[in-house]
Amino acid sequence: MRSAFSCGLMLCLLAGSGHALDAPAGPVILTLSGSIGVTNAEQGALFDRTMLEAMPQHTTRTHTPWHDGQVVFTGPLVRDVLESVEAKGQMLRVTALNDYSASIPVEDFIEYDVILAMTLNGAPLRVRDQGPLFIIYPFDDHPELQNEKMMTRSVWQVAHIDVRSE
Ligand SMILES: Nc1nc2c(c(=O)[nH]1)N[C@H]1C(S)=C(S)[C@@H](COP(=O)(O)O)O[C@H]1N2
Ligand SMILES: [Mo]
Repeated sequence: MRSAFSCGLMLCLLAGSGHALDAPAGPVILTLSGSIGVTNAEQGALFDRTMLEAMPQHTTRTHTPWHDGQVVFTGPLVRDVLESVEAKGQMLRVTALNDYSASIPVEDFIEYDVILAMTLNGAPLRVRDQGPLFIIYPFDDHPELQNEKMMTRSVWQVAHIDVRSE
């Protein structure tokens, strides 16, 4: 009885103090740093492909300036990724493999179902297809997103997200 109770209490404390994040087993494709409450390495929270695939996958059907016709993307919602590391800031600095970077208000990810796309028309996004991770806004569902400002926030080849207070 006593050990069952203390085990229950420990689970409770773990739940209260945050999610645990396993260390990545495969190649790291995403690093989160900055204002986050959950880490699995000195650099911050590291994710391999399998870890991102284990999160609920969202489907976005949309046109984009970079593809012909309507295309289908899947991947985790950015807000779920942020929640999984207990992100606390207001702004993200998103950096790509080519060192392009953009500042994006966290509000975007609360207001819209923005995904970190991992597949395009059912196939994994390769680096040559602007993968492995591409920030995709639901442009077709929200005409107000179809502007240059949101295009600059549509970072492809995402590698690193730094969570900041501003
Ligand atoms: N990784 C990466 N993402 C990026 C960019 C970039 O250079 N590298 N350019 C951004 C900008 S400024 C715009 S307007 C859009 C469209 O870029 P394009 O006109 O080169 O297609 O993609 C955004 N995402
Ligand atoms: Mo741009």
